[in-house]
Amino acid sequence: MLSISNSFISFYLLFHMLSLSGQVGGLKLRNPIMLAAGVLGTSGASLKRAAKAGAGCVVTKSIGRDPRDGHPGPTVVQVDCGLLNAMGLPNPGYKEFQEEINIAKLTGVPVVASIFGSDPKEFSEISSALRADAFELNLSCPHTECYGDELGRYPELVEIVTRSVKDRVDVPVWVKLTPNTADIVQLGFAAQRGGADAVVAINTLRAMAIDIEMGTPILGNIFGGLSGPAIKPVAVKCVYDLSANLDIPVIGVGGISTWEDTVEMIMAGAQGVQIGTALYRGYEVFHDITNGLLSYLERKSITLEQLRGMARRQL
Ligand code: RRO
Repeated sequence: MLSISNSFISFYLLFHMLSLSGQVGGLKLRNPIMLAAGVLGTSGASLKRAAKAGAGCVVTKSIGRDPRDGHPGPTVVQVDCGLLNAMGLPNPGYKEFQEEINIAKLTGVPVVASIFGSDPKEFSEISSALRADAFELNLSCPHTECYGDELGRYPELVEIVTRSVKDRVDVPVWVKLTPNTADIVQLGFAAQRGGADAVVAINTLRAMAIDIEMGTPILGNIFGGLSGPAIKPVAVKCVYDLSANLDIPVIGVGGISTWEDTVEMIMAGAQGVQIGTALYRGYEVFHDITNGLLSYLERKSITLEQLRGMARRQL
């Protein structure tokens, strides 16, 4: 009898030690690896595909009140170590998008609606009408007049917008922060004061590329946002600083392509991570990362909880 209960306890401990499931930003997820906003979340079918490929949850492309075509092309250009984009928030408007969320929800994987607006009223209108498992407030798109970091650079506005959504919904509210600021921690504090359940760090870094034959900027919008491996060390530092100072969880995003990047981000303090640009390699990235992360935990005999923030505790 004793040996049966001992083996049960060992199995239970092993199972929990190796499990990737847990709470991330107020959502219960099967693993902490998510589809980042923007990359593939433009339709129910692509969100569903990411969910089926193993994502712990999926975040939609940012959705606004009214339909938008976005910026003129070219909207994406490959540069050394990453991608430069200036899509310009193209989307069909929230009334058209509910059906896409519903399709993705059929997978059983939580769907987070990324939303944007030009003022607190727009944010609150969208969030009270859309039905999603959580909201991610885009206060950080770096290249669209009246939206994104044009609000998200100011702590007072971050707090007011966060509060305007938090007061309207009964699901978790995440705030995606801009790295294009002198002090991202002040923006994190503002989101926390507004009642955010988590902050997401970071959106793209303002950047540009020039065609040296033509002598003109390559992007239709002239400048855009840089993503991919080049920005990972910036994201790691932001996550490290935010998680050292805030009481709410931090979700890391920016240049994560491998399980090693994921371990690094969790060691910096992230409760979950989002994958964006790396998806250009294919949907397998979700399985590659979850498998690699599990093997790492097993090899080191540690839990996700023990891994989180380890880089800070070692000092
Ligand atoms: O649509 C975009 O151009 C865009 C968005 Br919403 C964002 O948050 N970050 C970005 O680099 N591009």
